[in-house]
Amino acid sequence: MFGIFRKKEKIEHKEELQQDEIVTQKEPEETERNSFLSRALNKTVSNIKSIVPQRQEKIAFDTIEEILIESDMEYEIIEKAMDGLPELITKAQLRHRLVMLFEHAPVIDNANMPQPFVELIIGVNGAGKTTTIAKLANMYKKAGETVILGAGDTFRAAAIEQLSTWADKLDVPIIKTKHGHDPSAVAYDTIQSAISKKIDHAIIDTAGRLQTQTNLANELKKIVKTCNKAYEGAPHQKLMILDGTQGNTAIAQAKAFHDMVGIDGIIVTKLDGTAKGGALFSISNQLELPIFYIGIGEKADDLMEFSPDNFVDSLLDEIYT
Ligand SMILES: Nc1nc2c(ncn2[C@@H]2O[C@H](COP(=O)(O)OP(=O)(O)OP(=O)(O)O)[C@@H](O)[C@H]2O)c(=O)[nH]1
Ligand SMILES: [Mg+2]
Repeated sequence: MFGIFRKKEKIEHKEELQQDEIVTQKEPEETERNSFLSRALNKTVSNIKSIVPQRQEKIAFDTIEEILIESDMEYEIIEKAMDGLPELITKAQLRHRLVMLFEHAPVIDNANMPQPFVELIIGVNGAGKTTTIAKLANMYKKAGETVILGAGDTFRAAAIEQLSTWADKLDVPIIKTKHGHDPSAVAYDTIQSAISKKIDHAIIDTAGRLQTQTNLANELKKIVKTCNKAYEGAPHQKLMILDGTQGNTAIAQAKAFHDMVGIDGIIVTKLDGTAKGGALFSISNQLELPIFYIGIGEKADDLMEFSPDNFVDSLLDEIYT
């Protein structure tokens, strides 16, 4: 099972229906998921509730605008999302517009995924790359799949140690080398090992910073090329890890990495520690990339598949009746 792939949702034709405010019944499991998500988004939610303390049926245009600004959604995107909405806005109207901002989900056939499935984890220092690798490994293991890790951040000795500690804790194999050695060689060996042991997932860490940006770009390009040499088509996914506490400023970082190697999808970390949850709208919309997962804590289980519907509901349920 490859949980990261979701079918692009058909949202284009829903507007008329939703404007008539058809009330959809939520499954109990979904309700539970939403309340878990709103607890994780606690800081963003309480920020929003400070503007609308009582749930309402309709909320004024200006108030909604203020809420979205406060949650760190970019003004340009707010304007785009709210264009043409009436003076008093219903939940259905706003929900539809906000969900539309995440329309970049990929369509992938789950039945024919390559094995091993190779993921390359990219992002600036401290974004949460290593922790997210542990979370992904944990999730795959729990789904009954096998995982191998590659300690491709050879720039810092501590980075190799940190990933090794996680590998021990999660009881998954790891390929590592000495500090300062070639990260491409680590990527190659990780994939080779995954192939020979028939492992389902190979997840490869990378450095977030080198002496210069050019070095970093060259190194990442070389790793990508080497993955393809080890196994044609790899890496199957280049995942960008973004620190959610950075809000919109993370977009510029992501663009730089996207220009270097081309990113397939995003994981936003540390959403538990920020009131800037609204930045997810701008991140996905500006980069035109899907958000696959969100990180909501430091533990191995603190990773959630990202669903635009659930995310928007978790925010709007707090202010609308
Ligand atoms: N609260 C919270 N903390 C997180 C989350 N993800 C990562 N962290 C913390 O953020 C810090 C940095 O995480 P790392 O995984 O080491 O980040 P990195 O990108 O690998 O950093 P470098 O290897 O230094 O480039 C650690 O203290 C993590 O525990 C999250 O979702 N929530
Ligand atoms: Mg790291």
